[in-house]
Amino acid sequence: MSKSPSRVSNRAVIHDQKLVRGEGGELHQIAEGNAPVLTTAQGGPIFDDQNSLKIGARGPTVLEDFHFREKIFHFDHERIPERVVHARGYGAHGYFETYESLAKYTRADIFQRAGEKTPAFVRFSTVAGNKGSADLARDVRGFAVKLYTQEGNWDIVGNNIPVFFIQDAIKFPDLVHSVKEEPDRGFPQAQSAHDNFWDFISLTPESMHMIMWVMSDRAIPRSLRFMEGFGVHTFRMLNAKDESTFVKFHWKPKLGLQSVAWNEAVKINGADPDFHRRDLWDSIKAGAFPEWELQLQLFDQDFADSFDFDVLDPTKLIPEEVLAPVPVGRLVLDRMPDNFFAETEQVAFMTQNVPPGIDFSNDPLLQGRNFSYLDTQIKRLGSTNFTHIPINAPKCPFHNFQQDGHMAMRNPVGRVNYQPNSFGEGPRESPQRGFRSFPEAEQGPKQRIRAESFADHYSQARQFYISQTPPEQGHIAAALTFELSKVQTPVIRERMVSHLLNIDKGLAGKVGDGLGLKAMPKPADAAIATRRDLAAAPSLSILANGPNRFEGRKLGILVTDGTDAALLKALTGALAKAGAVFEIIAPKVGGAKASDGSLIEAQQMIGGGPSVLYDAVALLPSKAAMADLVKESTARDFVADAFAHCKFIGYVEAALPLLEKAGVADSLDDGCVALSSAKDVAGFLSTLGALRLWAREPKVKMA
Ligand code: HDD
Repeated sequence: MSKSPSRVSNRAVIHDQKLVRGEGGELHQIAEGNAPVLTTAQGGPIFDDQNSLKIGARGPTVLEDFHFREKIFHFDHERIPERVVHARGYGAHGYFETYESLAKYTRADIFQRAGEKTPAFVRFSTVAGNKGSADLARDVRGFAVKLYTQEGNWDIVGNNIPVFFIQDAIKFPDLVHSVKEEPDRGFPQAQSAHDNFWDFISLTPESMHMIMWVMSDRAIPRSLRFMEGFGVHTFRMLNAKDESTFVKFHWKPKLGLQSVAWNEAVKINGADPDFHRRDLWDSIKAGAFPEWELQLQLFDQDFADSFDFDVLDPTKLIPEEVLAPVPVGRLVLDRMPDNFFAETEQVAFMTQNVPPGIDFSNDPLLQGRNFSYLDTQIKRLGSTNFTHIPINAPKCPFHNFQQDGHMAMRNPVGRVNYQPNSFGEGPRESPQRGFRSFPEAEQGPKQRIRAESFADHYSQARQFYISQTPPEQGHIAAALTFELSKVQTPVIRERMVSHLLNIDKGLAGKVGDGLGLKAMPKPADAAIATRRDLAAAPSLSILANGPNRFEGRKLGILVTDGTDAALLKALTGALAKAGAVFEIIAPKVGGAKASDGSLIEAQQMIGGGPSVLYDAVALLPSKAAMADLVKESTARDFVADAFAHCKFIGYVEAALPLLEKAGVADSLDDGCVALSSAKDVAGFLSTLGALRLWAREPKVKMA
């Protein structure tokens, strides 16, 4: 036999570990201090985790190596099926705080006591893409909230858009098939810009209102923290006397709404596919806890009957101008999960999880969802016992006679596992506290039918469009043009334009022109003609409701050796005061030497921190560094993109050659703020509150 080889020869050097010689003179690497001994899943201590068991140094691995087999077996089974929709998501823990008692409307325990805090877990998601897809897809965002109330878990499984594509759950598989990868080719990933999606949509007029939202900036949010959330459906609240009030749920972000430009989204996906996750992680870890206010639209049957649309139709909304939402509490996210898989991946949301005092309406989409969500958890989590996983378990006392099954963790003790029983053991139902449904009287023939009251597909689509500011309207037209330009079948493009004619002629004209249609099609046949008298509802616009402050936003500061130390200090100090954050971008990630000789620590090198990652930028290079900087294409892109994406740009005079190289020196506008000295910082900060200079857009983009 050859000389015994050293077991450490193939190991990386790990400085906090040390080598000790075993009884036979062989070397072992062991952790210093009190590190626990590595064991198998059965608890057996492990001798060597770097080398499989072999016959001789260069011989075959033996089947007897139970440690190797167990390790690889477990690894092979690490993945569970991803969610069929909303696969890519990111969650956080927090709490919901009730403002005032809502006993008048509901007996739900969570709404009885002012100031009460209820633990919460929220998962945000995109819908179409796979688990590993990029965050900035043009897509609806899921906004699923689990409230661990004292009377059971309540899941509000909503989106960041208050309406939906379809009116009946039976169409959901078709909708989802159409938007996902085309089945023969397996692409495109996380994109609606392809034939199948637009074919389905153009043949489904009920989707037109939702399409207006999905083509708007709502579908490319800047941050999960800057999005609204909606329960979408009309639900019911029931008070102690079983009196019903209809309710719609709205989550309003305290930091206001904000989206990015489409060209920016495309570039963010390359620069940082985890942009939204990183943003939420960084904010919560830094103690800047995002917050949403829960607002309710509450109404009765008479009010519902006053509309010519149906409140059971999930493609419709009640504008806030018609029915003001009432603030009832706030949701704060203040803790990231300890383990992504255990919590964010395994959390199971289900629309049917409602506590006593909350009830469903007959919305046919909601009724179908109430089946789908339980069913899907068995597939994903593999056992009826998925409520035994801590993230899904209620945090209130709970008792039942459910038992056994795969991976049962909560096993009853004692003899009696049924009721009624003669032994006085075990839980019993409670007519007082238990969930009671609203005793709605129903009758009619059994039939597959859509109510006439669901037939108007264009009026609210139009209302949404006319409620947008001109830049937002431009973004909708550009988004439709982009998406349909990826559709290879001309008849589908034309069919979409024929629907747009029923929404707004100007919009249809812009899209038709953008697509290069030779002639405009005829408007699509409509069961009900578009109502043109619905007033614009400014509450539906993002830009009309801007936060007017830079709080929670991020400035990218480009520095070089020789950057003015006083100016930098004034700027970063002012940002901290405004509740904003910054990142330093330098030619080298090792940092730069400021004018006073101090080291400016950098978080990014220029190529790693393109301006698309920031809400606004400041260019603080020194004159001496300019000769090299203007040669650097990533520095030129940094400036050119910031300008093209209508961002505010603060700059020192020394940066002018870079602005020139980026092709923007002749176009400097109100969004470009000269920073001659620390005195200019306050003005720059207040300018940043507008978030973008959309007035620049016509100059940087073809109409
Ligand atoms: Fe759904 C997941 C939101 C219609 C079937 N849905 C899912 C998630 C959100 C929504 C946020 C992710 C939850 C999480 O983070 O785990 N879905 C909606 C909204 C809808 C909607 C707002 C319309 C108003 N969904 C809908 C219909 C069906 C489904 C009509 C089926 C008939 N949805 C599912 C599902 C998913 C899901 C297949 C996939 C993973 C999961 O449930 O847990 O059951």
